[in-house]
Amino acid sequence: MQTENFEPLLVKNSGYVFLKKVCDQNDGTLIIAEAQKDIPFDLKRVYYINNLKNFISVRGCHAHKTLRQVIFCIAGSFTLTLDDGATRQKILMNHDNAGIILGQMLWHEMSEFASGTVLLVFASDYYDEADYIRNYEEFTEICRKGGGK
Ligand code: T46
Repeated sequence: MQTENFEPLLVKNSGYVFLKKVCDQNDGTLIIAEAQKDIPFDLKRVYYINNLKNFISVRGCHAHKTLRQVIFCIAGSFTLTLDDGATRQKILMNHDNAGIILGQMLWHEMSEFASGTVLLVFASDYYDEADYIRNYEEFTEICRKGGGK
């Protein structure tokens, strides 16, 4: 994979994860993710999101205090907006084996979904609503006070 063709990530607490892809011509492709090797943590949870309504659906719109995740677009495409409280960046997600690390205190929004898009997320911990910051003003205030590292 030509990883140098991917736009640099300008926000803090992020990065790319490129998974090994085995192409079997007429028999499709096989993509592999190994915890602690490709995914930079032990997995406690995996979830996927589908049935999105093209340009109507918007998901995310929050940050996590401690949770670490890696998000993939395994079918279709969408726009991932990242915001670390100082820098905001939009990334087109359209490679099935290129994921983005959603680190701690990184506001993220997912939108502009192509028809048939499927998102896959690996998470470092179990679901805990107390770990979410769902208010953008609260998020920027915590960042301003140095909570975003
Ligand atoms: C994230 C982005 C990328 C659960 O009960 N357990 C779970 O594991 C998850 C992920 C969600 N939920 C419940 C909580 C809400 O009542 O499902 C409902 C929808 O969750 P939310 O509005 O947070 O969904 P998204 O797509 O906005 O965000 C999800 C993850 O929640 C979040 O951690 O970073 O995907």
